[in-house]
Amino acid sequence: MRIKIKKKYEISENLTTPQTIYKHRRQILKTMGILGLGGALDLFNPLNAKDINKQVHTQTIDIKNTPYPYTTNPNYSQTPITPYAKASTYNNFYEFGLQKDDPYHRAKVLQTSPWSVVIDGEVHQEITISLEDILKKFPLQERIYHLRCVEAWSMNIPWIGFELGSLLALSRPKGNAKFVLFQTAVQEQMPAVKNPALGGYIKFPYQEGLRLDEAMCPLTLLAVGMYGKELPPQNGAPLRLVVPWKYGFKSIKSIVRITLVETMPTSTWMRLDPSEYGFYANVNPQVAHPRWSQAKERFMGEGFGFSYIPTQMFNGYSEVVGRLYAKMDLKKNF
Ligand SMILES: Nc1nc2c(c(=O)[nH]1)N[C@H]1C(S)=C(S)[C@@H](COP(=O)(O)O)O[C@H]1N2
Ligand SMILES: [Mo]
Repeated sequence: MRIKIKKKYEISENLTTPQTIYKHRRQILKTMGILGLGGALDLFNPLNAKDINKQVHTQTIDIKNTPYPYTTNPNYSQTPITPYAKASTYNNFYEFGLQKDDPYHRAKVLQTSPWSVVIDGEVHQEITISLEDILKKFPLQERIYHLRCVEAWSMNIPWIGFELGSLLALSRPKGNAKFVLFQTAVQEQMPAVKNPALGGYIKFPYQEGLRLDEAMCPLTLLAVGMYGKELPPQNGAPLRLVVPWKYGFKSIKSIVRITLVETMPTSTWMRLDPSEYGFYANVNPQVAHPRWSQAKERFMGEGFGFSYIPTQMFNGYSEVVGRLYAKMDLKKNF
């Protein structure tokens, strides 16, 4: 990891204060434990909630040359926004190499059309759904989320997507489904698939997992766009996860398979080094990585270099997700 110019400036208010989340969202989370999955799903659908999209205006995003409307959700905002030029050139996508600019230079070979996603495992209804059907089915909204990589850099990115929970609901998870496993596409033309040395011999497909309640959390997004445009390949086109309260590696890119499972799945980073990367990977300034502190982060805003800001518990999303971990030892479950 190379650290560039250190630069400090005043952090804007929005970056330091907790997210403004509507009361009813807290209510939803409070009742989550006692509601059955079906009931929770209805409540979690933001489009059923009357007040949530009140102040939004509609724009369109072109995906594969087709325009889709999206609304802006003012409940999720962060300032300053990281410039697109940084968010689309400073990436981690090991299928395309280990350097931060490798995905930008090499991910053009990613074949994103046709694209479909399989949902299988402990479900009543196994599904294969095309990207086009996904885009027709799930109304899109824009949310600005703070992204915190485990390497201690961060960005504010305006994503366009929909809640993962609404897609999972289609498959009707069985009662014994407790976790969700995600897998990235493996394509033979990916540089690190062709030449494993380029990807540090990481075993592909890249895979990640969430607990089912984390997957159903209204913050958990499937993104198809960013900055008003369709996702560029280096950011995980055409469909990637965004789990804003967890370290960036949980936000798996270019997803082709989602499997509901009974037991905790392993993830790419756990498999590489379980002493350094855990299943939960919740952003936590108090739990250091074995090789570096997680108390601060290098925020990438306008201009050159970084600015150092304090890292917030659950990346600033405690109000929404704190209760998911109420009874857990977060040092052990890192
Ligand atoms: N398939 C896949 N998904 C991935 C990764 C990867 O190497 N392969 N890297 C992860 C890591 S470490 C981070 S920080 C984020 C980065 O997302 P971004 O490049 O869109 O900022 O993607 C995550 N998703
Ligand atoms: Mo990361």
